[in-house]
Amino acid sequence: MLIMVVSVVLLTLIFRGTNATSSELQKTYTGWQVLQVELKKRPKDNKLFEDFLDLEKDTYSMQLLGKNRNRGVAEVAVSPQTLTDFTHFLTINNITFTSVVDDLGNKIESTGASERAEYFLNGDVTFDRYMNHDEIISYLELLPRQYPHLVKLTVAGRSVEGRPLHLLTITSSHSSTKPVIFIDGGIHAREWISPAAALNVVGHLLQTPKLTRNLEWKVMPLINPDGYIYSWTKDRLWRKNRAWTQSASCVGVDLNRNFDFHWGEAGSSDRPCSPEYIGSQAFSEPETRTLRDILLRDYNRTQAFVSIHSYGQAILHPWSYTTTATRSNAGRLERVGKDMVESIFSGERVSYIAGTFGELFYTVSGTSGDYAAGVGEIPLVYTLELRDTGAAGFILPKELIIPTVNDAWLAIEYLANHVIASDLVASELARSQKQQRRPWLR
Ligand code: 0X9
Ligand code: ZN
Repeated sequence: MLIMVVSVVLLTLIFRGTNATSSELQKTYTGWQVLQVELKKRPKDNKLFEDFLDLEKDTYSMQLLGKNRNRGVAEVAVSPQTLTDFTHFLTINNITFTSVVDDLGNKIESTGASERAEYFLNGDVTFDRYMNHDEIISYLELLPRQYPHLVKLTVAGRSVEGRPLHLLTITSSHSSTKPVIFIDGGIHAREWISPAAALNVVGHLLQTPKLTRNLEWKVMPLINPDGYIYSWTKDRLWRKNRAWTQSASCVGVDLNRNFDFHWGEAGSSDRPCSPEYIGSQAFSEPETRTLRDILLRDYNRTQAFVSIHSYGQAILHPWSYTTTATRSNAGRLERVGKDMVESIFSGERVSYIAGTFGELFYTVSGTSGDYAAGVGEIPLVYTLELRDTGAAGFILPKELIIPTVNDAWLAIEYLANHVIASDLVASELARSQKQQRRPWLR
């Protein structure tokens, strides 16, 4: 009897689940345009534009894709129904704009869908095209079998829809004193280049003994699997996870607004329909709780934390929630950030900028990076905003995957060597202090 009841309940759940997704139409973005809009120098001069956007963005007829204070532009995707109103608004307010994509639907179709179903990479990895969720998982699952002495794969938690949240621990010979570098990828569903970049780092680490001998790496390449799948199948520009909210018609929490450090302050929204929805409380989401728990487990020996995003070509360090406070080690953060930018330029001949997210872009709060710095007290915290600067945005063509994931590798390789060198200096110092106290140890 119990079995019958359980199976009826299960079947109903499964049926409801599949029904709910299959009845949703795919959002095609046919006829949508992407406009690049001028931003004024003084933030208050952008108030009109921001109010307009604020009113419209929750209605899903417009979406802010990126805003770059440094370059003085913002990219906005606009539906055909809103286009006339919006351009009229810009014109009467003397705000200049250009159209950078004239049919977003076409662009999405030509850079994604055609490659998707050709073949399934079973356990293999490629950077010639984007890998779908199942391909990423099958690659991750094979790694510990191929590199048993280097790679440990664990399921650190489950997403809202019950998918595994994988954690890779990569090191040769485990030791509880090695410095840790933590990397998160795929927080934002539509930034497909992010999990790809994390996987490319993993591939390099497996071939670079120095970096696994001296360091322990913790990599969560796809922290938002539900959103990633939704972005592949239903809405290419989906950003959040897939949690139910208090609003019957709006789904999803922005995981990078859900961390408990200045949660709910500037640059975030308490409206469930907003793409930057903070969630019902800090750490309301299983994805952010899982990341937090892994991060805090070894926080005292974690030297660096890197969150991989796109786009903007920037290497950012805390704080993101404010432009007024500076972190105590801001000098070092800035120096290392600039060196990473240089390392990318010498390898790929492409320009990135370094600074705090607040200065260069806009203020946002409740991010994984600010949490890692503010609560985890991790010394070196960076957010990588990979290519490009807005022409392709999230719909980065597949020809740019290899060079772009290489940008991330060049930056992270530099950072890793910096951590190793600083660790050496620190342990030399500790040894010589010990020797001064106990000269017979010499
Ligand atoms: O707004 C965000 O969450 C990130 N930009 S994105 O365009 N990829 O959405 C930036 C977050 C920056 N801050 C930290 N993680 N510290
Ligand atoms: Zn992002």
